[in-house]
Amino acid sequence: MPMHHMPATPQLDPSTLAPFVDSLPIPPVAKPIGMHPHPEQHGRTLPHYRIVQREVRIKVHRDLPPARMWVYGDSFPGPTLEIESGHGATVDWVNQLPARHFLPIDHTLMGADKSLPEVRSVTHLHGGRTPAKSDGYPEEWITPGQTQSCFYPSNQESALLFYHDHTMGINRLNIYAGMTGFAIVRDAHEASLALPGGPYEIPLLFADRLLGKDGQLVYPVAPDGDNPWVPEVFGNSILVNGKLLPYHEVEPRLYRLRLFNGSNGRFYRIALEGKPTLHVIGNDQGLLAAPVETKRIPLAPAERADVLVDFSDFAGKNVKLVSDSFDLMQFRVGAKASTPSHAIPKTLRDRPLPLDEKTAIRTRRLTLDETLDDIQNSMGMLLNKTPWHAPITEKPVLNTTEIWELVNLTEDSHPIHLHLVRFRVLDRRPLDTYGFQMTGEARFTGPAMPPEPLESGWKDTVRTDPGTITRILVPFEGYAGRYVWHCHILEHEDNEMMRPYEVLPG
Ligand SMILES: [Cu+2]
Repeated sequence: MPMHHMPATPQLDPSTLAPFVDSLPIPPVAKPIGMHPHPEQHGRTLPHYRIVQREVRIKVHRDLPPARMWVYGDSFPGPTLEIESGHGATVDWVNQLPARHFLPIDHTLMGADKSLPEVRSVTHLHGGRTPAKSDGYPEEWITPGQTQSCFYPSNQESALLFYHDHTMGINRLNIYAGMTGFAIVRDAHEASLALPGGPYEIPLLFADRLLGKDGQLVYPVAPDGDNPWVPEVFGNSILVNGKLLPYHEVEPRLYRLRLFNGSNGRFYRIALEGKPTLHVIGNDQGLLAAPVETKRIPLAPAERADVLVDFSDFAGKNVKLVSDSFDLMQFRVGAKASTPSHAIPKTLRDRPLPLDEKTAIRTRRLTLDETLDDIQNSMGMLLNKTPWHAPITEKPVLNTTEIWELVNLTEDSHPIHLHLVRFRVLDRRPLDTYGFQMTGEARFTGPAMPPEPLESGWKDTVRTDPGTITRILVPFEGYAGRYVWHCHILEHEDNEMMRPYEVLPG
């Protein structure tokens, strides 16, 4: 039951701005500052990065004054980390942010107490198979002047990951301010497919923001000044790589688009104008078994899609990238390609992806709950009716597989993300939620639906729909230690729709 809260600042009407006048920014590839000794192996060295978090001013549109943002490096999205699978990297995340926050902190939220420093950051590599001490636990934040040193072994398959702030109680504000960037894991198998690369591979971050008439970011607040948290934020402007309605010049050939929904709470359905066929080759955690043809790609917050698009049918024309009725950006397709095009591979993996329920040694049923006040406004959401600080209840054993049944008892879709692991979506099945709350028994009201073909690969974030049990098959691989799982609608995550879990040594 989200209420709509209007901010006091006069809002921009984006339709008054000229569309497609700014070129699409492509974030710079991060450059290592050197090769450092491997933290766990003598005699090996790793690329070492130093990435600074700072306040900058960035123009989101030609005709708007620069907006104040907090970013990694000096761009939004921040510099792209290119990581070689199995080789990894070390990163020093350096907090050089100002002493005061410029967005409205709700000090009544868990982990955002008035007694704590206002400006805090902790960086998490989303989708990374990362040791717990480098994973960016939400309470292990640093303050301006401090550095968080992380080791990313990246023993995992090629995939589009992203890094972002994960600070307890304020991560929705830090990310809204701009604290996110791409991280791309590459491996030899992907290289063998000869997919479009270099200028023919384009990372695209979609992130909506509420812009004021002055071009500044506005974060909406609830009417109660002491409790400004709002359950959802929907911007009036959808930024693509930080620009409002940018254009990008392409050649009439095959391109690889790496799509990432980096919004706080908005869901997209991405398509090209005229609905030409899109060839989806991967999602959150890497390649599908074979390309899936579709005309529209749904993306919940934190979901990614790896897509091949053939612009040769649009030679000499402009074509818009859209989400339902929203324009996102424009591709200007040249008349001639400068290099021969690539082919779309017929298969992407040598072996089928495993999906055997019998490999699971246990099943956990976990609820998604919404708490309402007496006039039915949302107070917050919880996982399994359990607040953040309650003792850890989910303790899977390293190198075992479990089924997690996510029972969504709320009226919204929630994208659920587990740190450390990758998983397969088994199915979604509607249930009588009222009956479930009365008796604890699941009475199904329809058949189990298999995942959509686009969801058929390895995932790290799954959309759970209202009144539905979503089942995922999760091999707990990589490392023992304490991690988190949470809703990736950032307003929910910040209001305790997040729980720790612990992988026990096998
Ligand atoms: Cu949620």
